[in-house]
Formats: sequence, structure tokens, C-alpha cells
Amino acid sequence: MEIKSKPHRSYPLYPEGSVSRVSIANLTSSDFFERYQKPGQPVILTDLLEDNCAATWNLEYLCQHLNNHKFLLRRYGKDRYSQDKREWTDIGSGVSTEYRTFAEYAAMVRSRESFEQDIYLGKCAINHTPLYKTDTIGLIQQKLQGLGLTKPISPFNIWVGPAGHNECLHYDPMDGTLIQLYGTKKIILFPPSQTSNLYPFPIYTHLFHGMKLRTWFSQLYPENPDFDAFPRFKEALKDKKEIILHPGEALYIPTGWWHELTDLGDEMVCSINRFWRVYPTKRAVFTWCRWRSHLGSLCAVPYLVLSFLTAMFSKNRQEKIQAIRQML
Ligand SMILES: O=C(O)CCC(=O)C(=O)O
Repeated sequence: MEIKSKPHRSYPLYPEGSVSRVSIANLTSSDFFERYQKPGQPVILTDLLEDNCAATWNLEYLCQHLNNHKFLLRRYGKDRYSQDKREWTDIGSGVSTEYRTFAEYAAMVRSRESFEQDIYLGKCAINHTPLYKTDTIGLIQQKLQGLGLTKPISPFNIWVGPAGHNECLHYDPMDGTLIQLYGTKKIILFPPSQTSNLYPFPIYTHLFHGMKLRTWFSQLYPENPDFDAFPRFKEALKDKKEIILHPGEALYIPTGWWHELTDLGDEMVCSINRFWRVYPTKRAVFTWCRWRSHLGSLCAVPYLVLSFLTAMFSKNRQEKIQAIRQML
């Protein structure tokens, strides 16, 4: 199936809640710091890229720049979202992973296998690929630097998925910028103050599952909540924000802000993101969610050491060690 190069434009700009939309052209680094970074408030940055620049990031363009590079695919399967997350034993329960070249993934998109099986190419570093050297990435780097975002703690990651794909409700222990390049994403947000009303997996979960199941994921589905099991979620709903992110726009997601993302339309959807050191340090120290995730990671250490030792003495040592590293 041919993928059209036109991005979706039929979704409203302000569906619900209030995340400001601000043109990056009118935002100085001190404005960004005072209004968003210091208080830890999300913002949608518009005019990051020319309209046609974002429209070029279609499947053919990605193939040209990523063709033989191998990425880890996650095969979620369609019934994932009907599962009770409390029965999960990893972040996708039943998710299988496989290494494939981008060309192989593109074939799955064209044949629509990726739509039927919900196959996601998520959080894959692109710094070692030709895509990293494109003008678009150069421009994005330059604009984010202009806002004072100068201390990345991750490479640029690419996220390519089929329409309908959903990344479950979670927060990150660092600040993030998610840049929309092709297609449109719906994003639901809740502030860090709602953490207990969103029923995150308990910290001790890491003792039994290492990093396979994470304390920074919620046990509920915000768009299909079980109020009997999660009654406090009604309280969180008062603070819910919902946005639609369009090509050429970026969402600044401060640490601790819960987010759930859904790929809209009927084509593939592509974004890139990057994580940043939390600044100012005061916000890093006083965001309790960050400490929860650090404590969780600490609890995972015995499980990880045991898994590592087991892998060392197994027949397919290399593969097993690789699988553990991917979980980190
Ligand atoms: O785009 C996605 O599917 C997930 C992105 C995300 O979770 C993030 O940028 O923090």
C-alpha cells in the first residue's frame, strides 16, 4: 500500500484542557525558563519546522535514510489493551521483540501487518544513522538549543508506528521533548500531583520483575477506566489535559508529567524525542515521582544481577545478555 505524503490536518488544535501553544519564534530562552522549565509546565512549541519539511518525513523518506539499519521492533498484538494491567509481567504482557532492518519494517507497514499486529518501532536511537545528519534534525537541534535545552541525556530516538497504536500512561524521570514529524498524535496528560490517583505499579514490583515492569507506568486505562478497581482516578480526571500534536510541533514534557499517546489517522505516524537533564536542580530534587523511579530501579538490582549471572552460564549467552541490556 502506498503511503501518502500529506500529514493529517483535520484534527482540532485545542480539544480539551489547557496546554499553551506558543510559537518558538516568539519564545526566548529566558521566557521558556520562567514560564515552563522552572515551574515544570508542559507547552506545545509551534513553528519548529516548515510545514513541507514535516510532510517529507513519510515512509519513503525514512527508507532512504534508515534502510539497512537494524532496530528493535515490539510486537504488541491487538488484544493488549483488553488485558488487566495488574496481571502484566512486563510492560506489554506478551510483547515479543525482534531485530529487523528498517526496510523490513517498512514492508510490514506497506502490507499493513504492522497495523494488524500493532508492531511498533519505538525509542530507537538515530544518532548513528544518516537521518541524524539531515537538515531537519540540524534545525531541531538549533531551535531547542535556542530555548536553553543544551544538556541532553539521551540521543534522538525515533518512534514509528501504525495509526491506532497506543503508548500506555507513564511518566519519565527526566524532561522530554517530543517532536511530531509525520501524522498526528493524541496525548493525554496528568500533572505529577495526581500520581497516587493514577495507580502506578508499586515500587516493590521491581524486586520480582527487574526492569520488565516499571513503577512509572499506570495500572489503569485512562480512556476505559475501571472505577471499581481505581476509584481515586475520578479525582485525577479533574486535572486531565488532552492535546493533538501536529507535524512540525513539539511537546515539552517536564519530568513527572504522566502521558499516554495514541497515533491517529489511518497511516503510519512518526515522531522523534530527546530526554534532557532536569533543570533547575530544585525541580529535580522536589519532584517526588523521580525518586519513586530511582527507588524502583534500585529495587531491580538483585533481579538484574541474578538474570545476568544466569545469562552468563547459559548456552545462548550473547542473546540473553543483549535482552537484559535492552530492558535497561
Ligand atoms: O511517541 C511515543 O509513542 C512515546 C513518546 C514518549 O513516551 C515520550 O516522548 O516521552
